[in-house]
Amino acid sequence: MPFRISFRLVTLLLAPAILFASSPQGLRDSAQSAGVLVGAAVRPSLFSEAAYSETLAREFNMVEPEDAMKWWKVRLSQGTYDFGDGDEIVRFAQAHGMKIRGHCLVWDHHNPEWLAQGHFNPAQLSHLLQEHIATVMKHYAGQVFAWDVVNEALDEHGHLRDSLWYNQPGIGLSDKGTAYIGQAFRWAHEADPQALLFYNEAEGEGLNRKSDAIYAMVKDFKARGVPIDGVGLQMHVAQLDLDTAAIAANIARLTALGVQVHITEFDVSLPVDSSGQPRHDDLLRQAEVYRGVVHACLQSPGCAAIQTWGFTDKWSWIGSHSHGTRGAALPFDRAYKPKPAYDAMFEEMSAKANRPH
Ligand code: 9MR
Repeated sequence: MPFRISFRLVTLLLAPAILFASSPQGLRDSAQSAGVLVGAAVRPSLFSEAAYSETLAREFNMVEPEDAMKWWKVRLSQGTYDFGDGDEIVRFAQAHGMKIRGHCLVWDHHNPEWLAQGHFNPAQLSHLLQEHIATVMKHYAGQVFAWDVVNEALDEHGHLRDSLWYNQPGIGLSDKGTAYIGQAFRWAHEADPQALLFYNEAEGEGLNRKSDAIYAMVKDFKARGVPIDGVGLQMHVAQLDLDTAAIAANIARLTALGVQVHITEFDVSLPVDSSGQPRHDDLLRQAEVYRGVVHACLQSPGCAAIQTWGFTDKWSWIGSHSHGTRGAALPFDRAYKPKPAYDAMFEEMSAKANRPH
């Protein structure tokens, strides 16, 4: 008995030290222990801001260019490719041991004027698109491990959006449903057979007509050998009563098809006052949304990455998009201080890391 008591005592005394030694020290560390990538969308013009670079390198193990690899950045004119901003992101990521997600190769929005207003015919558009995919993907081969090949091709009813690439005039596959998307994936696979190829979409995170259409498309692609490896669920959230059980169910059905899921553009915007401040209670409710989404992803082994769209409230697309009425959407505040949302992500990931597999 005396032995047992002292043994217990020793165990008790040592427990905090053992716990401390194996406890994750930040988001990056906790994500690694949980077996998931944690990323942020980045703007290379901000790397010179010390707090931006330090926080990014310390807390994340993946980056994605918010804009730097889009047509409007890379293709200022038809005959030129400008990889300057994208290359800067690659250098930053490599210097800090981070993975790079590429975004995006096919999108109907925000294309350069010469392309959008160029009145190209389908044969010319087809050539332009194949050449763009091949040139950009080969430039980043071995550096970008996963690409959003096609972004936001569906409307809220799950129907294909009218678009330059589909039917206005399209690359020659108009009225053939998702065939133009499949063609883009085939070109992408030819360009870089090692890269993971994703379909990335907004507002199809839970169970609705859009996510049903994504599911049907991926199922069809897998059945016909179209090279798709994953679905990006953007997760721009604007309400605080998110149905995270539906998100978990959607992730489960997608991963059951044999593709990965990445949460690609996570943020939870809040109403803010004229100085950009949210209500304290909203920050706590926001944290629970973050917790629920991270939990939903970690429940499924095929959900391999969680990425926020930016990481500090100082730099986020939400402010200008909402004309200053919403903001405070990210895990770090404007002074780079971790918010309750950060704590929630960290706690969920650490809990997963400590659960037996
Ligand atoms: O945050 C991005 C913003 O800086 C750009 O001006 C805009 C147009 O290229 O794209 C924003 O990012 C979008 C992403 O590429 C696709 N999903 C929606 C994102 C927010 O609009």
